[in-house]
Amino acid sequence: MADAYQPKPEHRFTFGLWTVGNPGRDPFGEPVRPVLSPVELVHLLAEVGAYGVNFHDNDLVPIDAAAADRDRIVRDFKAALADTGITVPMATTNLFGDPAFKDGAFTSNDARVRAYALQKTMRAIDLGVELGAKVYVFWGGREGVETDASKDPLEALKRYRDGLNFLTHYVKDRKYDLVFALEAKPNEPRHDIYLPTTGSFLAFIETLDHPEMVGVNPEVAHEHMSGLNFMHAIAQAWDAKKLFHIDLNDQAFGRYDQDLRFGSHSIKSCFFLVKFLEDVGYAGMRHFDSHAYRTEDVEGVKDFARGSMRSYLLYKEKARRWNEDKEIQGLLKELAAAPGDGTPDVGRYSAATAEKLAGHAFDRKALGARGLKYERLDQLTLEVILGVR
Ligand code: GCO
Ligand code: MN
Ligand code: MN
Repeated sequence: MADAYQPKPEHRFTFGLWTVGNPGRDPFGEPVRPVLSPVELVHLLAEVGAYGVNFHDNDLVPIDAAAADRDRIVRDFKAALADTGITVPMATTNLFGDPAFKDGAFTSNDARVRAYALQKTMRAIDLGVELGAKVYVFWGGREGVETDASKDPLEALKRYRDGLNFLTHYVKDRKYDLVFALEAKPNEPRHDIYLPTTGSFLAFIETLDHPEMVGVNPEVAHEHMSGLNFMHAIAQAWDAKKLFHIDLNDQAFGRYDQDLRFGSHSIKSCFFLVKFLEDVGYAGMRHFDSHAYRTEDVEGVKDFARGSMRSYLLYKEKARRWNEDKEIQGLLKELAAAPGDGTPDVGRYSAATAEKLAGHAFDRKALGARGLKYERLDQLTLEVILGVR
């Protein structure tokens, strides 16, 4: 498949150890694939052409590993990275798997659990930095409730804020070159997870001690689970200069958390997402947070990984065509054209502009009667995506 859609390091495609390493366990069935070691997964990622690998502390070092085991595991992992050229751009903490976190980590009602979550994250940050991570992701999978009788949401927000503040101070004290990226999800595994959307986190970040070192890590599936337009969330994060990382996958609205291969389901949305990222020049990682269907063996996992990257590049090529399509650009130009009928040009406020505007007579009926040609525009878009333009 030597064509224009081959992944290259400059595309910044990354996968988590937990994504290509997902053995296919689900709530109804046992694993269907062998559990590959971190070293094997690094080699698999190199084989398919990825740029980087990300991990939770316990994807690499089991939660109950002895110190000597930890050192051996990290040494072997580093050797695999050096052998393959695979990088570690991002790291994160597993604050959801262990029973200790069944009622949350930073927002737990138990002060001992909150303190343990901080200690675990400090150690995981040290490990991530040791391996080269520049972005640290926080996904609060258990930071929520089944019943609002159990927790005061204001207290939970305060605890969440205190926890993140503690850790930004820790990073600064250690002089690490690291930023935080907060990842929202509305539910699953909790009935309700606090700060359920990217927009919620964007507002929350401004209440932290060091907002400048905290951004977001939006995920396609998570905004779709909320019934939202993912690209709009990304645009808001970009506008706020907070798009520090992105989790790419796919998800049908109204379903359980599917983690589908990127671009495989919501074709039009994924097209506009990639077009947005490429048009604005997003320079961060394109991280695929998803996994292969449960029907697949290890070869199928490679098909899944290759397909994720290839689809991104296909959408990127379609975006280029869309941007260069004369008819599409002509329609957009027409829409943006200045009216040329004496309508005052309202940019920034000035008393003079306001006065001019106050006195202008608008032809309201004509404004409402104008056809906007969005049907044509959308059809042309679809034809670009479907490959007939
Ligand atoms: C999920 C989340 C996780 C996080 C990961 C990194 O739905 O389970 O997307 O995969 O992204 O824990 O923090
Ligand atoms: Mn997810
Ligand atoms: Mn994710």
